[in-house]
Amino acid sequence: MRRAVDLAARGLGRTSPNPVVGCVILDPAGRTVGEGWHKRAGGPHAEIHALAEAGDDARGGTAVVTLEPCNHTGRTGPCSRALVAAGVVRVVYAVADPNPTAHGGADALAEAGIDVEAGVLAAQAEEVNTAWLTAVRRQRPHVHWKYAATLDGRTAAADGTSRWITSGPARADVHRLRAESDAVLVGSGTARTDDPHLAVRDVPGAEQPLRVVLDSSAAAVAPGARVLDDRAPTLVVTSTTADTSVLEAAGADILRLPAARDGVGLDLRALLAELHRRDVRSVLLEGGPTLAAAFLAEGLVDRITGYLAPALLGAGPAVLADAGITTITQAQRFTLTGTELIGPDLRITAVPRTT
Ligand code: AOF
Ligand code: ZN
Repeated sequence: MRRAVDLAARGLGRTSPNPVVGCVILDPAGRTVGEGWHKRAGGPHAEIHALAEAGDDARGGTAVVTLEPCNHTGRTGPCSRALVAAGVVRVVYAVADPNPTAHGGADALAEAGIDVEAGVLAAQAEEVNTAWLTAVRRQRPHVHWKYAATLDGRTAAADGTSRWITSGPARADVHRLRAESDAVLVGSGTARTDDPHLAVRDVPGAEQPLRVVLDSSAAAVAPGARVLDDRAPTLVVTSTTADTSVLEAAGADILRLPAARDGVGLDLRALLAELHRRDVRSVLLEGGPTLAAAFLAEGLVDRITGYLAPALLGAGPAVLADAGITTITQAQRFTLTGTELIGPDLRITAVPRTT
């Protein structure tokens, strides 16, 4: 299963709106005779690639899959049936398929007399597929908040300068995160002060994510902004009343949303619902502090990656703006899932605490 999870990871950033899935076929003696992973939405599922490689050697053997085999005829046929036809006698999978149209493979396999075992290395298989699993379970994209800050949690100096807080390796790592995301999201403050490009650079074979700018007054994105170039598609999200004539003339795709319930900013749940409708399963939230606070206050942050540079500023904007928390018992608590040195910087990953 460890190998199957590694195979699944090869699909990251390329399979959306479908999951990443890996599969290993073992012959009756336990030797690996086939490997496969899902390469792109609409293409063969991981099991089909692995069975094709195994050929007749699958007979009497075991299939190890990171996700419960599907049981539906969608863009391809049911993997449950393909596994039965190949003569596999045992299927081991990690995570149940939450997709109502595809699930049921485990039951179908058991009914065909196959020995089925679930839950093997479930945590690792959840981790590699977390964006898709979250999106299907919650019916909205997975939201991954990324920030870069000094050791004292500041994203810019008092005069607004921020280039570059973290090192080249940390910035390259951000491009990997972008490449694994369906959309990259920034707010109007970041759009105005940083004029970010938000496209993926230097990641071989990467697909460009949709660039999304939240700009309620449609005033932060100038017609010549780098985010409007033709490297990747861009969506400017604004209010129902903003004047977008200049942006439209510059070729921007516009989405209008109602205001948030508290009247400050736009309705983020409506935004995520619309992105989900457009097949966006994962969003990388890249800034700035106000937008991050709005997502956090709504309980809409599913994962955090922070890059901490060994530098101190003592003044300047904090990485997170006021999220409505006034006393320590209201602190939003997270569980650390990783710490790693990336060049001279520290990368910290965390997910919301569940208990
Ligand atoms: C995949 N790849 O390796 C497996 C999947 O869009 P379709 O018709 O190909 O079906 C996609 C569904 O099939 C997907 O949402 C998931 O529930 C199931 N399994 N999908 O794309 C795979 N094993
Ligand atoms: Zn399938």
